[in-house]
Parts: sequence; structure tokens; C-alpha cells
Amino acid sequence: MTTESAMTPADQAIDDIDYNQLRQLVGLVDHDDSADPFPVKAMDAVVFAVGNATQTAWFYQVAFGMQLVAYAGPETGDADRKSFVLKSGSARFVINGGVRPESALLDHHRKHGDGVTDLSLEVSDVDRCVAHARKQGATVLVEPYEVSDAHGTVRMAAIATYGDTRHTLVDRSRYTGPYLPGYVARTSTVTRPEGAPKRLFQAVDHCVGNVELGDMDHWVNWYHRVMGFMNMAEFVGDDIATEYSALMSKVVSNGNHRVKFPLNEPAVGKKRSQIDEYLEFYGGAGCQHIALACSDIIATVTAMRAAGVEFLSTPDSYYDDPELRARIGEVRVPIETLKEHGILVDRDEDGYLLQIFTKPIGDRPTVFYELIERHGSLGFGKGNFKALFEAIEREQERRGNL
Ligand code: TYF
Ligand code: FE
Repeated sequence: MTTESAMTPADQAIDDIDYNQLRQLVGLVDHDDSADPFPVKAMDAVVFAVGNATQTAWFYQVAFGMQLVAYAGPETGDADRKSFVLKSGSARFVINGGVRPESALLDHHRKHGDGVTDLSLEVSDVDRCVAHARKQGATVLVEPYEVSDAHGTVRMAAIATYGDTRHTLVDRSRYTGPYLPGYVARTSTVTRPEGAPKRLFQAVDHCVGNVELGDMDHWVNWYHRVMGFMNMAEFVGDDIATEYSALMSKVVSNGNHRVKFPLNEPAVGKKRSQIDEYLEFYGGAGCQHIALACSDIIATVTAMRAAGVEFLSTPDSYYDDPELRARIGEVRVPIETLKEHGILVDRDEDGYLLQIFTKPIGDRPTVFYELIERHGSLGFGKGNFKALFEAIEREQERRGNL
């Protein structure tokens, strides 16, 4: 959300957060991927189908501080859709909307509302990944193919995951263009507010999938078999599920933890599960939240609130709990500052993290965002699950869906 004039050359090299910075931001671990059957480098993009891509792209520039970098649409020879590519650090969002009544994007939107169609992954060997995925029983939606333009060549394919969601696999190692062949470079026309941080987030930390009751283990095993992803330690088991959360959750990740996919399923608890609410309104399994790695979550929350983004509220009792204070110890700001902003804090054996959740961002109670600032912790805020789920339930109740 910068104009040309406000942009420094460093801003324009929008990407390219250095590895050490990323290590802390998204909690990387060392991993040798030479024996990996499906080596994944990183998220390539989170791709959305929305009812109005023109306005949604504007929302992400104004409210999330993202920069418009590329565009495809009727003016560039794509009669059926408008597609806006936005970046913040290494995070890339692609916002697609249908232009013609028969556009398939409109079918996705009719069923799911604004949602994620594709968690696309950057890989170094598309063919090897597809061959392995097929052997492991994955549905190959698009066979490997190449597209080229003056900036080079991209090799791609796509496999199906939960619901109507897919993983497009992208090898862009021979490509220097702004996104993919067919897209033209575009820059933002939105001016960054005075004093706002240069970037509100640096990377995608994790993308969470909600699946139907009884399907979580299937998808955990699927990521294990098909992509060689491993279980991370954090999970919500039976005990927590029945007591208050009404969900079960396990986390899978690629070897170095750059790509992390928690998977939730509803559990029978005391109240109606937030996951059931999602599944009903989304029309089945889909991506529930995307966590964005921040280097200064306080500045980010402040800027997003100023732009009108609404966050879940945390009761004062959370911060005043002596047990929390003892467990958390010293963090980079006084607890009072976290309280002022409604930011949650959790600590584990590796370090701590700060996090906060938005309310659902669209018309349906489905997709929302998490902001996360990691300081050593590789977890997902397990210590906050109770406070978080209570906050989600308060909103569910306001919507009449509890
Ligand atoms: O990604 C996670 O695991 C945390 C906690 O419905 C969480 O952000 C888990 C389930 C959920 C909302 C948040
Ligand atoms: Fe999360």
C-alpha cells in the first residue's frame, strides 16, 4: 500500500526476507531434504475465489498493508476472471473473481462464499512430486505442464486436498516475472498511512484446514503419505476437546517447518463446535485460518485496527491471572501492553509467542486470520486454546450459531 514515490528500492524488492529472519519468524528447523519424496520449498501463494476481487484486492492493500504486484484480467486477455497478486514480505495472496456469468470461479463462490481455492506450494521438481503423489493415491487434478513468456518458464501441476481445495505445485526456478506467465506487473495506488510500518507481516506461518467429523486422521495420514509431512507435537486431544474446545486438531509440516498445516475436525463437546459452524457455512471442508508472521505484532494490530479490522476480544481476567503471569515470565513488552491490545501470549520449552485472531473477514463465519510473533516457540499457542475458544464461542453466540 505504497505509492511509487513513497517506495524505497528496498521496498520494491518486496520479497527476500533473509533466511535468519525467516527462521525466527516462522520457526524453522534444520532439515536435510535429499531423501524427501516430495520436497516442498515454501508456500507459493494462498489463492482465493471471492465475490468481488477488485474490492477484495483493495481491502488487502488498505487493511493488511499488502502491495499489489501483478494482475491478469480481461484487459490482458483473460476474459473469464480478474486476478490480483498481492505481496507482503514472502507472503503472496492471489485474489480471483469471476467476470463472465459462466465463470467456474462463480460456482466456487456460490457454494463456499469468499474462500481459499488453492494453497499452492513452491517445489523444485514438479514431476517427481506428482509421480509420488499419484503412487500414494492422491488425485492429480492437473498433469504437469509448462507456461512461458518473456520472463521465462514455469512448470506446474495440481493435486486435490480436502474439500474443493487444491495444492498447485509450482517450479518457478526458471522464471523472473512478477507472478506467472499471463500476468502483467502492477503497483499499488493506495498510499501507506503516515507512520505506518513498511510491512504489516513478513510471511505465511501456517494455514489451517477444517475437515468433517472423523476425517482429521485421514488427512493427517494423507499429508504424511503424499507429501512426506510429519506430525508436529502440538495437538488438541480428546480431553481438551470434550472439556471446552469442541474440536480435535493435529499439525503436519514439511521437513524444515516452513509449511505448516494444522487440521481440525469437530468434536462433540458441551456446545456446538465452531468447526461445525464453519463446515455448515462454508459448505464442507476448507481453509479456516491463515496465520501471518509479524516482526512487530503490536504495530501490526495497531495499523490493522486503524483500518477497521476487528479482532477477537480477550477478557481482562486473562491478563490478571497470576498463573499466566508466572508461566509467561518476561516477554519483550510489559503484560499491560499486551492487555491494551488484546494480544495473547504463550510459552513452551523453546520460547514464547504472541498471537491474536481477527473475527471472520467475510460475510460468512468462515475464514479468519491470525497474527503471530514468534520468539523461539515452534508451537501454536496451546496455552491460549481455552481463552481463544471461549472468545470464538462468544462470537458464535452473537451470530446465533452456538
Ligand atoms: O492454528 C492453531 O492451531 C491455533 C489455534 O479453530 C486454533 O491458531 C486452533 C483451532 C481453531 C482456532 C485456532
Ligand atoms: Fe493458528
